[in-house]
Amino acid sequence: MKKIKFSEITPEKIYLKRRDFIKKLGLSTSSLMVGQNFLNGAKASTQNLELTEYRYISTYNNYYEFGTRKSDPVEKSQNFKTSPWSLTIDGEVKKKITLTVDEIKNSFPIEERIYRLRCVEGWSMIIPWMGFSLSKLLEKASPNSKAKFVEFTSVYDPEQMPGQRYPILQWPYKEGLRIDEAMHPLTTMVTGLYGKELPNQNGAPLRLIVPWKYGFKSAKAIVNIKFVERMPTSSWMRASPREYGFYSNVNPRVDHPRWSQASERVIGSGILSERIPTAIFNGYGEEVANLYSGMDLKKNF
Ligand SMILES: Nc1nc2c(c(=O)[nH]1)N[C@H]1C(S)=C(S)[C@@H](COP(=O)(O)O)O[C@H]1N2
Ligand SMILES: [Mo]
Repeated sequence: MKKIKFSEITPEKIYLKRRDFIKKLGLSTSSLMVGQNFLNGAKASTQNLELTEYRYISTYNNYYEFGTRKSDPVEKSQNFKTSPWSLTIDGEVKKKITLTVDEIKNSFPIEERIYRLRCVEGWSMIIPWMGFSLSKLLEKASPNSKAKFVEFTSVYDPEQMPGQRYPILQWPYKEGLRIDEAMHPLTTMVTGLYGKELPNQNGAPLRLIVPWKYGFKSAKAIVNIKFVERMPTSSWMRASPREYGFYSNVNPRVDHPRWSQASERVIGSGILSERIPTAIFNGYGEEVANLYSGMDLKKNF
């Protein structure tokens, strides 16, 4: 049992002060990040390492269970009940397990991890998430030898989630990873951001972050993780297989059929939001490119 100590987290005010300080010195914020518990993540993207302000992270969201406008999640999720909540890990496992959020939070040290989130729509934010490697949790269920993929299922609750009353996507929201992607240390189970509880609109109480893939791979409000033998069909693949493949690695050389993926708009960077070139694997190539050696990433988009 290890609980996060107050001294281990940095309140937003201090972040913002440090950021102003760094700005004044004309330094890159990467120098401020390396002291934190973060896994090299942001270093690979050398451009624009400034943290996105909390007000943008918590008001400009994609969470179709609450509606398709960017403002819907913050406006419609405030009364969403995130407790009691439990997560079941089952399928091809030796030991099916169900844990409450508190059990999960008390089982693993919660670290700060600063990762860029790149939405397939062409915008990005740099977010100080709080969480731990998903692998730690998956190991508890000990997958058997048939397990090749992992399927994530978000909560289904149309009474509380107005978007689920419409067939925008097939509900509940489902996503998937290959088992080695799921076990990669960068793949993070998120419980908070900016040292605070995770806001409902960002996927409380438990959401995934897969830093090298487009944002939609990172399911919110997860209730089930299933080890499976066959590649799962995600909600986005089902909705539009031509546009959304299983892998969905951030790749500036593979355009979305309706728009280029070569660059991204950095949310919150001035009135016009600066555009920067998008990096392969969202800047995390050093850590993850080896997962795809020998694969044609244009075919396996
Ligand atoms: N359950 C669920 N998870 C989801 C989504 C969603 O609509 N429902 N949207 C995805 C998309 S498209 C993105 S870009 C990110 C946005 O995360 P954020 O709002 O925390 O920035 O969440 C992803 N996870
Ligand atoms: Mo997205």
